[in-house]
Amino acid sequence: MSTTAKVLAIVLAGGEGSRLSPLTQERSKPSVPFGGRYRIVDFVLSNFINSHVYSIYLLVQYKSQSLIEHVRKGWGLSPQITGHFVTVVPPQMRGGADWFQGTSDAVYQNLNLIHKHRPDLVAVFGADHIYRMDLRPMISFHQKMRADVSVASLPVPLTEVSAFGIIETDEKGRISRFQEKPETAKPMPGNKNRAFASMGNYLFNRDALVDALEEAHRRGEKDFGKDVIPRLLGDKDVYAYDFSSNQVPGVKAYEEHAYWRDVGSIRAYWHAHQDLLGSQPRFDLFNPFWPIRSSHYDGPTARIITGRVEDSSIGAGAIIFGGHIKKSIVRREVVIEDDVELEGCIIMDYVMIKRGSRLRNVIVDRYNIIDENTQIGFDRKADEANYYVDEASDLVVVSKGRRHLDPVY
Ligand code: ADQ
Ligand code: ADP
Repeated sequence: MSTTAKVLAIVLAGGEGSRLSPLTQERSKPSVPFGGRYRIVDFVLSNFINSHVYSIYLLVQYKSQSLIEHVRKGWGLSPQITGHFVTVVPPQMRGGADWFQGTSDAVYQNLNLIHKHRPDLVAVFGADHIYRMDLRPMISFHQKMRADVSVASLPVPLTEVSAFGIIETDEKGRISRFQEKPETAKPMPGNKNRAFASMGNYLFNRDALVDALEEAHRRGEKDFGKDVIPRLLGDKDVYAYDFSSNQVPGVKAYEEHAYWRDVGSIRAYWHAHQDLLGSQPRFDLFNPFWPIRSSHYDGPTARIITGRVEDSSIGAGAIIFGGHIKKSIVRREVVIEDDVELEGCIIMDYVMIKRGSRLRNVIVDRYNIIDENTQIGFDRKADEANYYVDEASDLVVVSKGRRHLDPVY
């Protein structure tokens, strides 16, 4: 097989994301806004496009309206070029009365797409992560090892193994053991604090995938991590592709090497936002050599009338009338009135914060109005009575509001 292998991408974008609630109360996890202008799904889609993989199916399920709208607005590829598409695929109950029962079942129910395209390789990737990855070195590795399946992998702290598929390999990288979300795990060779974990991104030879999914269906198995990958180890060549060797162009020396975050919890989501800030961010979104694309926006740039903005990112169309904004991400068309203080906040699109309000370590979801002189993030009891408080991090979340977008200013 040559490096010009035909690759079909299947993005698993149906996840419920219950641990990110209430941000996922009305939308799936891949559709949760991220950074000053993105949705989480934009990272995996940008990685494919930047790696010259242009045939992409996005399998959606839970609360998919928001994601469908976002893809329609931002991800229409050239319709004139055959094979260039990002197509949303909802459950169609092709295999029976049920919608997707799990990740491998989602792909099984869409085997017709694989038969139609006849790719050499199928890249089955999750949609839940913040990272940059060039798929091409993974394809070269897969071909060099003559693998049937390659699993993108990286070291994670031993304290977090219960959130991941944990991998053991031989010295060439062939996987000898795969345990989905074990309670504990042995450290990896050469690092006593970490174990090698699956990123939930898989590259399959087409026939290996088709055979594995048909077998899983016969056995009533539904999930890549729990069922398909562990079962394949016996009779197929399943390799771990070491993500820490993956280099995309334009990454600065000060950035964290091979940055990758599962933003599955409120705490992880907030920390990943802090990683975007500072004069030398851990993850610098400015990289013209590996752009993260998103939906278009026709509005103007942000306007700052007066006040102080420190180490923050301000989205397009925002108006800041005054106050003090520190270590915060403020998204599109946010209106901030005089005397507002924000610290460690994520303010999503179309929010208005009225004068005199103070918010500390708060995530405000879209379409909210924060009334004059509101204080959030200072009094746990009051916050619990009015908003969602995340136990693990003490962060406060103001759930999506119902503000109507009448032009106010
Ligand atoms: P999790 O992320 O916990 O573990 P899962 O919840 O199944 O696995 O989500 C994987 C991806 O599939 C996500 O992008 C999600 O949105 C999507 N998804 C989930 N259910 C779906 C469905 N029914 N239809 C369509 N899409 C669906 C996985 C692996 C672990 C690995 C971690 C890395 O199982 O082995 O370590 O990812 O984060
Ligand atoms: P999400 O917040 O995940 O994008 P939306 O409900 O905003 O979910 O997405 C669906 C569409 O509904 C969007 O195109 C958005 O413009 C529109 N929408 C939702 N709520 C409002 C609102 N309060 N005012 C105006 N438009 C809205």
